[in-house]
Amino acid sequence: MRAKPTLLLRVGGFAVNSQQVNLSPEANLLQFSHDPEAGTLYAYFIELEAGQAIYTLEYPASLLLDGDGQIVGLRLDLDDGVTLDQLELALDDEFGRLDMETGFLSILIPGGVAARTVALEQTAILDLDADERILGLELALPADMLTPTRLARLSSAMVSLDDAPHADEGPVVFVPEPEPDAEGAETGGAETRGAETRAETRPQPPARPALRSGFVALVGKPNVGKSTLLNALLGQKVTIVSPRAQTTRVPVRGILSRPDAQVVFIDTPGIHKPSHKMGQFMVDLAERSLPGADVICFMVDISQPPSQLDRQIAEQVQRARGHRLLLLNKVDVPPRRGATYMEEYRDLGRWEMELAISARRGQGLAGLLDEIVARLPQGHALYPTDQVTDQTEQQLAGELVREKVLYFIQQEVPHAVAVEVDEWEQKDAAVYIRMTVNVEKSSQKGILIGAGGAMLKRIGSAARHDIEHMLGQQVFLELWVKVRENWRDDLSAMGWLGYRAKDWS
Ligand SMILES: Nc1nc2c(ncn2[C@@H]2O[C@H](COP(=O)(O)OP(=O)(O)OP(=O)(O)O)[C@@H](O)[C@H]2O)c(=O)[nH]1
Ligand SMILES: [Mg+2]
Repeated sequence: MRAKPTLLLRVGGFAVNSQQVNLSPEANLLQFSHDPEAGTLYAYFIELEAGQAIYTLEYPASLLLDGDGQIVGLRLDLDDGVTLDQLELALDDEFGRLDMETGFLSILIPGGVAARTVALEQTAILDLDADERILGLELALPADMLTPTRLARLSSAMVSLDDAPHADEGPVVFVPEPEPDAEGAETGGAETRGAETRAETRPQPPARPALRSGFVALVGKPNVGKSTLLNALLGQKVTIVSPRAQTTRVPVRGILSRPDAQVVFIDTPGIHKPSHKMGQFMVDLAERSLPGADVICFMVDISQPPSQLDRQIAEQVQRARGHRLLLLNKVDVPPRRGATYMEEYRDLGRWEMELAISARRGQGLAGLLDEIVARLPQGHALYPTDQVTDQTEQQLAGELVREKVLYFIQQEVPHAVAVEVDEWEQKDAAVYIRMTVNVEKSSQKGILIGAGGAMLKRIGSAARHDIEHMLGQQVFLELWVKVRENWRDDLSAMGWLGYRAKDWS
């Protein structure tokens, strides 16, 4: 049976058939605030208290503009991962409207009339409380949408930002206690001081900027935010991100070049207990990044206690030769019941430094980068300075299609998907792309296509939008769905689909 792209309806045990649903348990409020520096717009349905938001969800979003191009609201493209209960606060007669057929949730300021929508490149981050009610959301807006003119219609509902995060917060740096062998260090210190004094009196050679370069492995269990961090450090999307574990399948290099350094980051698949050959392949590739890395960033999710997997990966990292940094990510998530797991993570091994960061909000990243560069050897550029990744446009385009599958479809289906790029042809000012989306079973094919092809259309149009943004030109995207029985347990099928171990040796 094919899954319908509608939302779960659990209203008092009876089915709701209407196309448009409005629930208004009580009059809620709709408030906006914006952070021009971070390029963020917040919309909230209640008066927020610190620590109230505990969970997050992510969904594609668009802005709603009136005939004068002013923002009058927003639209979220939801799917059946959201229940009506969760939407209790958002569905208010005054501003919230859900279209059951499409899954579009429109939030409009009272009296606002939407004349057009502008799809946002980044997904909206929805904040949920302990009862899993959606309290509000955060949108990353392009600069041309954060002007006073665009925001004018929202001004009556705009409140000033108080405890919302600022991009320049952090970093929070934890340095380990000094080693007890202070004696040797003291002697060394005296010599160094002497050398420094002499150097001050000598004529200096002409300053030649020294370049530091090397490899930095981002490792950790799935879903801790490794790929989010890489994109944030580069300021550009080179690797896909999703709220589901095991998103990254092969190592992706992201190259950051600046006058004094070239850092080659390696985003690795999350290390996990594999249940098929594809999982084993992913874990092997992640582990192979360790021996050659100059710096290893072991990344954990500080909002959760350490798991057995964290312990096991920490042990592996301890055996590697590179400098070891512990990255405590997701500091923006308020800890549950005030619990803090910092000590427990710190105790998983010996770390040169611990840094608390938020990859999603960009907190602490400038400090992290400085610490990484300081640990790289002197050397030469390893890649041309204008290259940002080792991936081809074709590979990234295929990954963007897989990313949309991960967003729009639940459970096992996205993990059974492999995307092949069959055709890529530049014709005049547009690129024609044909891809095959492989799944393992015909039931998965049905889910992927959806009723009347609606799901595949949705995936295709979201992916096309991102690919156009990447290529800076018009794209025609054709998606075909094919069943390749159990390809994740078949090494030769994995090879045809581009998952060959020798390509990463
Ligand atoms: N709140 C919060 N969420 C984050 C942060 N960093 C990443 N995330 C979210 O965590 C989820 C997983 O992020 P990814 O970057 O795909 O995680 P990953 O470690 O690369 O996962 P795998 O590829 O599966 O190993 C996504 O929903 C991200 O938006 C952060 O600093 N704060
Ligand atoms: Mg990843």
